[in-house]
Amino acid sequence: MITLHHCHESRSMRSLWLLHEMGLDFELKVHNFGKELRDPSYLAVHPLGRVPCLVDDGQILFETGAITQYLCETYPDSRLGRNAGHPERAEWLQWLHYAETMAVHGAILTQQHIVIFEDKDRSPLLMKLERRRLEKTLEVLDQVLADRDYLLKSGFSAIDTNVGYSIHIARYFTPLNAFPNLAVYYQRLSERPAFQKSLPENPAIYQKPFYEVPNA
Ligand SMILES: N[C@@H](CCC(=O)N[C@@H](CS)C(=O)NCC(=O)O)C(=O)O
Repeated sequence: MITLHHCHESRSMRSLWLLHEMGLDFELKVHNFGKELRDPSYLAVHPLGRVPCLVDDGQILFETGAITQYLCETYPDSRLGRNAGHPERAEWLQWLHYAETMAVHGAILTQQHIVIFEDKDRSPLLMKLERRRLEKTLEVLDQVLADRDYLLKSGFSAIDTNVGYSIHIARYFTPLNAFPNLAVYYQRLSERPAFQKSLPENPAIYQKPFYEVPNA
């Protein structure tokens, strides 16, 4: 039995989306940010009190990249992984970890714009810097996507869920229309039923469609 610990609109959306894409049966435990993740009962599962965390028949696993790889290797019927020896293996691994590079920029921007409440505690300089660093990651993807529908030429794979989530968050901080191939790719991903199933009914974190840098 698979259990996924999840917070809406957070990095665990990647694992939720992937589980839906794979068509696996699983139990979803949705947590609120804050105290709930620091409860001893949850810290016994994930010692940092973060999400995602996957439990599969007693095997506990955290870190999204590891969860993605584990699911693809343990349940290969979905064909969403690229195992060792596959010609696209290196690319698959690269984009899997690239997704987390992107996600960290998104997390810092989310913290700066939304989680930090008082203007005096926010840093417009950090917001601009992180937005620019995020945009560089989007530029690279935009070039790669010029000749393909998904990140791998062979078609949709698990890495599109990981990178797709980071683009989903990036669009709150930088307009995607500056990256035409990427914008079409995001549109394609967002039409997938599994993507839509992994969204909450009501926004949990992002209450506005776009967050401008103050005094930019
Ligand atoms: N590198 C980890 C990051 C996990 C992470 O930091 N998740 C955030 C949500 S985006 C979290 O659980 N934050 C809750 C907290 O720090 O209290 C992964 O890829 O799974």
